[in-house]
Amino acid sequence: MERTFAIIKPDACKRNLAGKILAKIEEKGFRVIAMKKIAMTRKQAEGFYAVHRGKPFFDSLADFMSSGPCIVMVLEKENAIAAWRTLMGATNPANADPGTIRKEFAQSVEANSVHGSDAPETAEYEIKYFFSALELTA
Ligand code: 3AN
Repeated sequence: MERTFAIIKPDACKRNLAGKILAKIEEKGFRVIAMKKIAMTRKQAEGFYAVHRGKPFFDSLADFMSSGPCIVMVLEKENAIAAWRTLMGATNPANADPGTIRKEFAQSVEANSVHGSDAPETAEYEIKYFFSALELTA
């Protein structure tokens, strides 16, 4: 079993899509280990996306991720990291496959509705950024 970190981003929360996205996650057999709704400050969003600091889209991305509440989650399944990225679809919704969350819901490359860790090391960093050990026992 593997764990990954997921976010239902502000654009999706604003449009009341959390339930529909969660249904897809459960249909695919992920177990939700932890989940909470939070509103990131600009500084917290910058820290989360620290790997992208210096990129042209960094400021706009940090603004967007702190523009409203989002839902952070830890998901568990065999090969959860790859399986969640497959269900999310390509970063740019224009390139996302049919049946993916981004194809169905994303509005743009930035407002692309969901986030998922891209490797075991990033999953570990991202889970620890938002959840304490006590919150990961379910
Ligand atoms: P993914 O979320 O698919 O792993 P990353 O990690 O390359 O994609 O990018 C992190 C986030 O940064 C994306 N989810 C998207 O919101 C934003 N982003 C990435 N590339 C661009 C871009 N070229 N223009 C605007 N925003 C971008």
